[in-house]
Amino acid sequence: MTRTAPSQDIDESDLVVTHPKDHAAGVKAVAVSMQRAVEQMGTVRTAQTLPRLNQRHGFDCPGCAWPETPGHRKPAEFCENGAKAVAEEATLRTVTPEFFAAHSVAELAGKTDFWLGRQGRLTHPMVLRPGASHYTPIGWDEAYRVIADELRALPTPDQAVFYTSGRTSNEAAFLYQLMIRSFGTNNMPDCSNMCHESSGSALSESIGIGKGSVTVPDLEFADLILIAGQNPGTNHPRMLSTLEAAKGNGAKIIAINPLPEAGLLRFKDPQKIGGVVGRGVDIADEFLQIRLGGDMALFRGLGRLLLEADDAAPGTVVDRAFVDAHCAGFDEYERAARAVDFDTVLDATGLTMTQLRETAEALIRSERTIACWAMGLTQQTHGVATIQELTNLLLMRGMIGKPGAGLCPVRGHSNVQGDRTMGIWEKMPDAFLDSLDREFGITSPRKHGLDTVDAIRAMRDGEATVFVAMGGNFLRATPDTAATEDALRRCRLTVQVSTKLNRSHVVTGETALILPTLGRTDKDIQAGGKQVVSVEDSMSMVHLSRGNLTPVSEHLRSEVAIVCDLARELFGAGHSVPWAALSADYDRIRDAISRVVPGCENYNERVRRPDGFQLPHPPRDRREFPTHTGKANFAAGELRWVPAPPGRLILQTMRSHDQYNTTIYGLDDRYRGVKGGRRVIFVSAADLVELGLIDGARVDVVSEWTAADGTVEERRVHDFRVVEYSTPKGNAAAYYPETNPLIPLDHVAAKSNTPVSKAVVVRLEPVGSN
Ligand SMILES: Nc1nc2c(c(=O)[nH]1)N[C@H]1C(S)=C(S)[C@@H](COP(=O)(O)OP(=O)(O)OC[C@H]3O[C@@H](n4cnc5c(=O)[nH]c(N)nc54)[C@H](O)[C@@H]3O)O[C@H]1N2
Ligand SMILES: Nc1nc2c(c(=O)[nH]1)N[C@H]1C(S)=C(S)[C@@H](COP(=O)(O)OP(=O)(O)OC[C@H]3O[C@@H](n4cnc5c(=O)[nH]c(N)nc54)[C@H](O)[C@@H]3O)O[C@H]1N2
Ligand SMILES: [Mo]
Repeated sequence: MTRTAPSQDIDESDLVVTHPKDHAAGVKAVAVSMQRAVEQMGTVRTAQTLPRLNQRHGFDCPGCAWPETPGHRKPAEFCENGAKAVAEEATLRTVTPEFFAAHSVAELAGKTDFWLGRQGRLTHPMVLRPGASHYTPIGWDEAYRVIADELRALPTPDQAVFYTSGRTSNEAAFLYQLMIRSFGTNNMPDCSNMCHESSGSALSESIGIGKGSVTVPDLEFADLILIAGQNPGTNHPRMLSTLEAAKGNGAKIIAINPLPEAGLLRFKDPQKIGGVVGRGVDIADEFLQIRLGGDMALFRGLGRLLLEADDAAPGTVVDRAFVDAHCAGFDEYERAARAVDFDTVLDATGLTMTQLRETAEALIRSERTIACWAMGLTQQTHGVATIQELTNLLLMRGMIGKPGAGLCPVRGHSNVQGDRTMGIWEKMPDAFLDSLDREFGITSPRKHGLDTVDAIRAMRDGEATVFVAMGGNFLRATPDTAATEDALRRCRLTVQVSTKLNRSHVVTGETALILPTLGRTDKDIQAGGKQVVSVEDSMSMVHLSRGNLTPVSEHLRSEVAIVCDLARELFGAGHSVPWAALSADYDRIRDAISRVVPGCENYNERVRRPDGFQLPHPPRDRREFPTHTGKANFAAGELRWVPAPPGRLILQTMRSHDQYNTTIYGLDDRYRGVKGGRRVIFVSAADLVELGLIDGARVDVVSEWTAADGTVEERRVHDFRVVEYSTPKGNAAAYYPETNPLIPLDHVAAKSNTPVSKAVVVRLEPVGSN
């Protein structure tokens, strides 16, 4: 059975703005989950999927990377946005060769991401030949030949770029990086470069491993939880249940955010009777409405207050035993923190001295502190330094490597952390490459490859000409949309392994291929029978995921099969990697993983345990810090923040409640009260007065960027509706990806090279003013 997609696209004149909500979830969330599920999948598939979501014998949610609660799983271990993610993937709507015959690429390029995604699952491999106006069907074997021919024709393997999004399973990711390294390049940009790269860079330097150090039971046991730069009500809704449990055990929660996000304020658990009829639970005890980019100053100011409190009662605040035994660089940090000027901190953060003192008090009283964060900290110029400054606070208090305490970067894509563990990284350490080479008899290149921003530069400059994407929507996820469009158009070949149609299929190289693939919910049958895959969540738990739906088309291939078939075409028979055997039986891939990837020993057995297994984490497990000093390193980077120039605003680009990254599920950002459209910009009442604008005004948003050579570049998006909203003066917010054209390619975080999506200098020009 197939379903036809609604044909209308977004009509921004339908936009309605109402009051924002002060709570997340509740019965409305259940109603929306069911409605979206049934609309896309029908009742049968809805019944086949939702009850199996995140269950031990089910499949891992293709939404976020929040872990399941070990042991006691609830009958419904999913949230509204998880249900939407499943509906989006398991939809019965299809994009067939007839669809491509009826719509030219030029026509599709005029549609929004919303319209494209709604058309349904891709059913056939398709090719866009040089100069052609339409995609036409192509056989799988011919598609592999086209790719292999182009790759082999390159003067050097480094002229190819292989992107990965974070839904790819461990098995597919492991083989994909093996194929790429066998081919001879480390050009492996991934979505993580735009996401938690700053966390990885910061934590690797500070504690010796780029992953978080806590588990769900730790969160439930903590007595203080900081949530900085994260909107869990929308992006990690199941986290709210964990936070509610923590509160039940007496935890205090402090939210640090420019916006009063609904999920941070109050949560009504739809699975509890009190959550349906009652007023719900207040999640945050304190809400620090911080200025964009002010977090480093906040954390350093708190550091000074902690040190002063320790002066007053020596040995009660700073955990000297921990610092002496396990840390390096404390003296330098202490000097920097003591030197910080509180006027600067208040100016950078927009907070009051009372708020600072109360937060410091909470930290001092706490015996078990956890710090959680997401994109609000990572996508800043000084994101790495900010996360290190937060880490300093926890180190000073000895809050790592003990129950109920630690660092919690909350990951995005459901397997983004696993993909990295499996080797998807442009600068994997030599030890990993050595063991990969030993296992497979290949010689991996040691030269580091291109990350996302550098890959765009290379394609723009003609230095890379073949682009292959394992999932994702590179064109829309990346900054500087016009620059990325140019970059992709200059390629000889662009290849997208995808489940759904998106804009990366319609802005292409000279030749373009769409290779349709199975998703997490689909049954995966190979020569060796039915296969399962595995993933790693945000807390380093590795477990199985078993899809059970009949794929919407018999032409879909698994990501594993696509990689292996392409590799066989590329390397020919007799290659030292047994590609055919690996794709026939994924246990063989896991056996190889167990020999190559540290911590994955005995993978097949351990991943089949009820909750899977946890990867090692030396700081968490043994207070061991595998850094270059052998200790946890305090950092004392130069203090940075983001003042708004006169007459300008600092813009953050973020997610609505009705999207998954570039996939727009619907047009209802319910918690923020925006419905029917997406081209809005949230501005404070104080700025509206100062700028002479009113709620409802129409403006062009223009970003201003001073390039390296001193010229001021402008980028513009047209006709946005101004929404008066609670955000600090000088700050604004708008949705991604509509505002990605505003973000300069060179506007990146120090060290992590992550695009700065949360601090873009803009001015607002009333429409028709010039
Ligand atoms: N439903 C749904 N779930 C998702 C996703 C999705 O799109 N939809 N995306 C997934 C992915 S890949 C990721 S990475 C995560 C993203 O999860 P989030 O990081 O929660 O996503 P954003 O919408 O970017 O929200 C950033 C939050 O940080 C705040 N913020 C912005 N700048 C600053 C700052 O300078 N300081 C502070 N303290 N706060 C700031 C914003 O107000 C906002 O609340 O979610 C994952 N889960
Ligand atoms: N301005 C701005 N830009 C941002 C961000 C921001 O906050 N602001 N956030 C950044 C972040 S955190 C991230 S993670 C990136 C996200 O970047 P990406 O991961 O590249 O983008 P997605 O929108 O998640 O990708 C959606 C596409 O993935 C494909 N897909 C879905 N499931 C599967 C699957 O199982 N297999 C395969 N092969 N394909 C699949 C579908 O075709 C779908 O169209 O965007 C970044 N860009
Ligand atoms: Mo992300």
